[in-house]
Amino acid sequence: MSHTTRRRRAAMAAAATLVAPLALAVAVTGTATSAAAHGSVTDPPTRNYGCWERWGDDFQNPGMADLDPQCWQAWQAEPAAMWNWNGLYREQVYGDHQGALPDGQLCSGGQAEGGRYDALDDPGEWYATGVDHQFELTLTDGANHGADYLLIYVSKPDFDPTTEALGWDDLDLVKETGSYPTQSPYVTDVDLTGYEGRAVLFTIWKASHADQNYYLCSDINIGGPDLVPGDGEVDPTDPPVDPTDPPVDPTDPPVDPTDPPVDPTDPPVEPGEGCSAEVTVVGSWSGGYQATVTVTAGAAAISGWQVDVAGASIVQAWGGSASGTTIANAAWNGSLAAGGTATAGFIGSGDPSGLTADCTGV
Ligand SMILES: [Cu+2]
Repeated sequence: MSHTTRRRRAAMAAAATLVAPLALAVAVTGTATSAAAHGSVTDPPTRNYGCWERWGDDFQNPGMADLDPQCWQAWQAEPAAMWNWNGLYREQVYGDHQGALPDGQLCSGGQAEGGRYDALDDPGEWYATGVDHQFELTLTDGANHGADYLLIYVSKPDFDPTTEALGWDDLDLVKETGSYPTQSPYVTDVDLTGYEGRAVLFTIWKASHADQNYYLCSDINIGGPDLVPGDGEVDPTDPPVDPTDPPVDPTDPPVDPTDPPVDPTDPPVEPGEGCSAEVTVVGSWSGGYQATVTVTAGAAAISGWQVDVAGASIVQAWGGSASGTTIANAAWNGSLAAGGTATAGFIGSGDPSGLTADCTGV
């Protein structure tokens, strides 16, 4: 990756530090609200939950391509697979999991939800969480559906997740649990004695409220440490990626050296013009959608902004912190020159029609 980009990120980080004291009061009120719907195996993390956990607040960091290439390809294919990490399920399966999921499509739930999770089937060097031979699996369910059962499989010793997509023949069933009451998390012990090294842990969660079945792939390293993609191959001269760095904003206008100098006879900029905002739905699915909020400063610079998206039920936000229907700037994108823009995004639940955005500058 380009060193120019890294330097630019460093410069932006420094700039963000300068505006931080003002913006911090807004930022610490909380990042994205936690997801309310459905769930996933959070320990050892599933492919998409792990990507969201490692990169969700730094998703525009181009370093992801080097440091976590499988997450990178998944982000490129469909960002909502990560933002909506808790929605990988199928309905009307009638207990026939093998009939519902063709070989090679187990990690996407048989290309569930219109293919939103297809990138999770991709073989490759997924980040693998180190586990002992005996460990506890945790499934976190924001909706408290309960469970009729969990079925837990591990891939056979001759299966290589870096080159093969998972099929039913690749799996050994190692655990079938009883039911769980409607109180998350659902935790069970797993015994993988006799297995060693990189493997896929495949969990089926049969939710209790409906014929709703979750198919969840977690990459693990049995009896070893976390397997970090490109282990030992990352250029040692690369600066480490700071997960607290602000993401690069691709909408930043480049500086145009041919810009005319400001005419001193121009009328002074009107103070207090505030900002305007637009909300654009970039994708939707049954029960939810992803939207982008674009903020444009008015005739004066602003040092922070807050957008009320009337009608939105915000599940997760990025590029800003959400509270109720309001998204406030993040620490790094609050300060805008006159006419400058910033973007934030969010996942909403329900129907996106009729959303409006109203901006207040600070
Ligand atoms: Cu649900």
